[in-house]
Amino acid sequence: MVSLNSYPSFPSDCKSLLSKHLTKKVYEQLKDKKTSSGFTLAQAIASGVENHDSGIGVYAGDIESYDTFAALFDPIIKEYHGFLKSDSHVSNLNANDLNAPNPDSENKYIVSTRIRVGRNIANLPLGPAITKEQRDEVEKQAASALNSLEGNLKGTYYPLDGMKEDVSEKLIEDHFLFKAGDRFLEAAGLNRNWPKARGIYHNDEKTFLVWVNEEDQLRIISMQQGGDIKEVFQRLTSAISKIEEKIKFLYSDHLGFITSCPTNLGTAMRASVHIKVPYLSQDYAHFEEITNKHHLQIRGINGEHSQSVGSVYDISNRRRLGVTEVQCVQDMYDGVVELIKVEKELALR
Ligand code: ADP
Ligand code: DAR
Repeated sequence: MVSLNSYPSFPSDCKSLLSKHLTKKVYEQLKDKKTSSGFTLAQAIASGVENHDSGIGVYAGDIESYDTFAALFDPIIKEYHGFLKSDSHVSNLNANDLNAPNPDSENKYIVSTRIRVGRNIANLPLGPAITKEQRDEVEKQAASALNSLEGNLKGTYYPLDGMKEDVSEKLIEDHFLFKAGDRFLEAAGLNRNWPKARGIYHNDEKTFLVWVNEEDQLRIISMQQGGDIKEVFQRLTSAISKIEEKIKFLYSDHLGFITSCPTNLGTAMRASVHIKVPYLSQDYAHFEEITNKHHLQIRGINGEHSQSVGSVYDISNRRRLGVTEVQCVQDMYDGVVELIKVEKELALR
């Protein structure tokens, strides 16, 4: 059990939003508070207290955490998302509103496209505070809803518990499956009872996948080779509406879809391409100038905290809260169009 007997100290080079916004005043105000699922400030900040290289450093244990610990979460949400207590989130999952003809029909630049959302089940705690029995219930509800999918979404649910290591390693290598939880998730209590009640659903073509009980209770993922971003989004939105016929998700008018990490609140969407930019990546300042202009994030190709390989980068929307799902994908699309344009120009020099 995470305990906190005194105000935590952070090294002077710690840049986490936790270290910036957990003032002594906020600590004294929150240190003895608990949510109705018993979730404490100590648990909410454990990841950032143990991992000083965190960017954020906090995780919510339930929807109530965002109210109970508002004195800490609100300034973090304001700084990360530019979103105020008085703001309301609006969702738009209508793929017809996306203007995105394939920007790389000759498949010269975009290796693959992936769009994911995080979802958590209503009336249950989030991963950091969930009990083993509740997590088992999540897996039961998710597997039942997923195994009822038909048509191009039809597939099979594979529990991680009992999965042969070579099978899981191959799924991870193919970018289909999550790695065993990292140290940030470990410290947040998200890896408890691993690999119990964790698993992956995928359709036969492996273009539609759902991770169960990783950082969020569901990560609903549409992905395919190449750059037909609109087709990936259309598959995702139709799958979400099918799953919502069976499962009610945690949502609030203020924060949108509720997630354990505040960076994913709102749309809980990350729309990414793996894109080859050998010329542009040699001028990283120019590369970042374009991604910043379109509110995009640059990641390596093996997930968060990984490196680029062979001039291939993971480019995705940074905004998630206070923008709609269509805008998240439009941000990524518009940025990718400019990245390809500049890469072409540099290749001709
Ligand atoms: P998330 O996107 O779920 O927040 P990560 O950034 O860790 O988490 O990515 C999860 C997995 O998805 C990693 O294996 C990563 O390589 C893979 N991935 C992300 N974007 C793409 C993409 N556009 N094409 C192929 N694989 C991708
Ligand atoms: N390691 C945490 C994660 C922040 C955002 N990424 C998520 N939620 N996967 C940090 O505070 O850096």
